[in-house]
Amino acid sequence: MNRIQGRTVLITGASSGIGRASAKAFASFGANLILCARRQDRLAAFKHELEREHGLPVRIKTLDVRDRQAVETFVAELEKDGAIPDVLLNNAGKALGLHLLHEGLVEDWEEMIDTNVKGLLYVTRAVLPLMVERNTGHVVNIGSIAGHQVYQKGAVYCASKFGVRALNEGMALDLLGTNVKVTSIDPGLAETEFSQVRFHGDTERARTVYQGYQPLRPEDIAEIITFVVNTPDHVNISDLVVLPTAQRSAHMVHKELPQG
Ligand code: NDP
Ligand code: 8X3
Repeated sequence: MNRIQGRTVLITGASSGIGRASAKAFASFGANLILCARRQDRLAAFKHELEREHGLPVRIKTLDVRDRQAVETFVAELEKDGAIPDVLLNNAGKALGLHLLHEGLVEDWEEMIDTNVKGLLYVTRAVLPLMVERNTGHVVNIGSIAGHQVYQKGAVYCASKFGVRALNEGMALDLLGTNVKVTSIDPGLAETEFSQVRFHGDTERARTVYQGYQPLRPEDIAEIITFVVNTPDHVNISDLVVLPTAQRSAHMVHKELPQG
């Protein structure tokens, strides 16, 4: 059954990886899409691709989720245009660096926390009242296995994703008595631009993260997101940890690397 067709889905971080794959998956269900990210050129090309393939209207917005004023203005525009999201996919996020805490770069910490925690809050604070007012909607937050277990050299990224997990839980509690659903999808290792961003464009180092096993593909997560959103109104999946079969915890990945 398709409960997604005709619904309006707002995705942050739709220019790459999980956000982009989710946009494609929602388009295949016939959703109306609102796609945000900072890279305008990517969004514009993606809009053309989706409209050509699916014949559905796609709205794009160059948006930095860290810019609270821009987020508020954008959501006010959506409300004025009657384009109120039925689904909000809070996906924009990143890790920067892999350092012992006492050697970490404060600029990286600030960008992670500003994006993963504060950016998610700004978007949610702007969109959620519209859902509450209509007594319908679904917020899907992209957390991480890093929001369940801390790994060495990743303390600040992990802290930001523990934060997302707390916000997911808090949101759900605060929406008690409404029909607004809240879900966290918490992936393990997924091959996207995530590690390229983490290692500041070092593609060779990024590639090694995914060698010797089959990581998650962004399409795997997208399929799960649409499954979760497609559940009946009375069903709410609150938190899903999704790992590659070769990964059993934040610390344990079975890799088969060539010898020598
Ligand atoms: P990608 O780097 O491929 O995609 C990240 C997306 O976020 C891009 O579209 C990027 O677009 C956007 N983005 C980054 N900063 C901002 C910002 N300030 N404002 C708006 N958009 C922004 O990585 P993933 O697809 O892997 O990451 C998506 C989410 O999944 C993140 O929250 C990440 O933490 C989480 N995750 C990823 C895992 C993985 O192993 N890949 C595992 C667990 C969770 P642009 O640069 O154009 O703004
Ligand atoms: C991304 C997965 O293991 O690199 O959240 O932190 S991990």
